[in-house]
Amino acid sequence: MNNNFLQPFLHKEKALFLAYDHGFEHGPKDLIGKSIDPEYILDLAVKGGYAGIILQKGIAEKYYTGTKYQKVPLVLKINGKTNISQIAEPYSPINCSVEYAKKLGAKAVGYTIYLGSKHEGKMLEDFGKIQEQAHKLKMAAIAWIYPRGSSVEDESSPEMTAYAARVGLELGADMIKIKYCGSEQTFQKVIQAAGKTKVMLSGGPKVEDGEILRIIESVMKAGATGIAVGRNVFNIKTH
Ligand code: FBP
Repeated sequence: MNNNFLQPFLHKEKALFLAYDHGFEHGPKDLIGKSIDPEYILDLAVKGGYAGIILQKGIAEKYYTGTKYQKVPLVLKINGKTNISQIAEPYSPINCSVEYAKKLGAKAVGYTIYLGSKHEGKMLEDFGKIQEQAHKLKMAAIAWIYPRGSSVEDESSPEMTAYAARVGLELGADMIKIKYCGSEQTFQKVIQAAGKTKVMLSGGPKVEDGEILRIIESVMKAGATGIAVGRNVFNIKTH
């Protein structure tokens, strides 16, 4: 079975997404300057020719659905958590159904799994159901897979990252969003582990422009489908 639900997002088999769910995950402190304004970000996505924009439900309802911004395909993030409690064993609850995501105009749903957390079982179970619902509605299912929790010694080790990628494949994710694990060679192994599941780079905190460009070059050379970066795009350095 090869239903290509990712088609709206792919250009010559590559993809460029703008992630914008940081207000929820980290708070407005992560949205520097103009990036606090969702319309500024949506304009950026249109002007930048982005293949996808990642939003939570509330921003999609108020700023995206039924607007000119709908020309950029939507990935609706259907779970989320704040970072206020800093719990050792993270869990990110669902706040939107796949059906409602479809009504808002999404072409894909996104769901975060914290691999290695004590609540991993619930998140794997949730994603299994979400993937089936999404495919029934002809939408792609994208998993953010972040190794995290007290059993995880090194969240970004090549081994953990490749393990996360493999879980994405075996769970039926059409695409995974995953963090960098240090080099082109190690990222190649991640891509190999993901098999036919497409791999997107998740950016991380703002670094020097040269550094993020080096990382992007390295993952693209390793065979990634693209990047789904937020802070390193819209948090322009002002000093
Ligand atoms: P960035 O490129 O800004 O890191 O965005 C990617 C992302 O996955 C966002 O979608 C999400 O809000 C954030 O990172 C989560 O970061 P973390 O859980 O590592 O704090």
